Amino acid sequence: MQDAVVIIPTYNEIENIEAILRAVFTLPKAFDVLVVDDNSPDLTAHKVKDLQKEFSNQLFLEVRKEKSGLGTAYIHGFKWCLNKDYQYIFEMDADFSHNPKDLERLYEACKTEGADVAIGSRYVKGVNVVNWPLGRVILSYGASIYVRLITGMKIKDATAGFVCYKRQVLEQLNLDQIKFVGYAFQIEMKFKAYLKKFKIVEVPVIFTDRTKGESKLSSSIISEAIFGVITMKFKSLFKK
Ligand SMILES: Nc1nc2c(ncn2[C@@H]2O[C@H](COP(=O)(O)OP(=O)(O)OP(=O)(O)O)[C@@H](O)[C@H]2O)c(=O)[nH]1
Ligand SMILES: [Mg+2]
Repeated sequence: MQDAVVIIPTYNEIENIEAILRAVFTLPKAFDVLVVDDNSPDLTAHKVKDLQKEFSNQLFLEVRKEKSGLGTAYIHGFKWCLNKDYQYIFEMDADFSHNPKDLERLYEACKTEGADVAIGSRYVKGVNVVNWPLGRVILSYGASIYVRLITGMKIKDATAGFVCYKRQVLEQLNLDQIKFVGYAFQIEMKFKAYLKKFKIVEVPVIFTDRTKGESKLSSSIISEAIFGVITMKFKSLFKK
């Protein structure tokens, strides 16, 4: 078992899953991987099972009954990881939007540079997004400004889904109280870590739009974020 594990949630990622797993397993630093699949109709989980023969002690799989959202997939994954001895627990997409080579920089930020949470951030300096249509860039960048204004967090990329958490952070957040499922889940995790005064560091990364498979972004995910952020801030004011 390694000290670090990467959780990859998947829904219909048959075109990406093998390549992303191989990309992680060929990094100089060894990472374990946990795939949390929601019974993808394209049989992503079958592919993972095949690959488990090759990567038997490094690759783990949890299959849930049906598509239940990214947020709950991560909560499921976090709990699984906390039951083991992992010290560094990562979030990463399956679609190569996050470059697996950046995992090591996030790891170093937590392991040697004192971060409790390291975020692979698109907006540290300008906007480092490749191939996203303008509408998507505006939505995401706009969301990051909106979150900063409402919550007061100094984080530039609050919706980022490329993150390394030190074990203690996940142990101290009440995972059963994390409510949101879409982008808002990412904001909520960072906000709760910020309220607990954990050290959050942004590591600049370049984010590339997926070239294979389909996006799961929906208007309900967007409205959850817009209204959810206000509700979340409001509640935090009364909890002090
Ligand atoms: N287990 C699980 N994984 C999901 C679910 N929704 C999305 N994912 C995975 O979460 C990651 C991010 O989802 P994406 O569809 O790439 O969402 P996005 O990055 O906002 O959208 P695009 O980059 O535009 O495709 C991918 O690995 C998806 O397969 C879900 O309901 N359950
Ligand atoms: Mg994506």
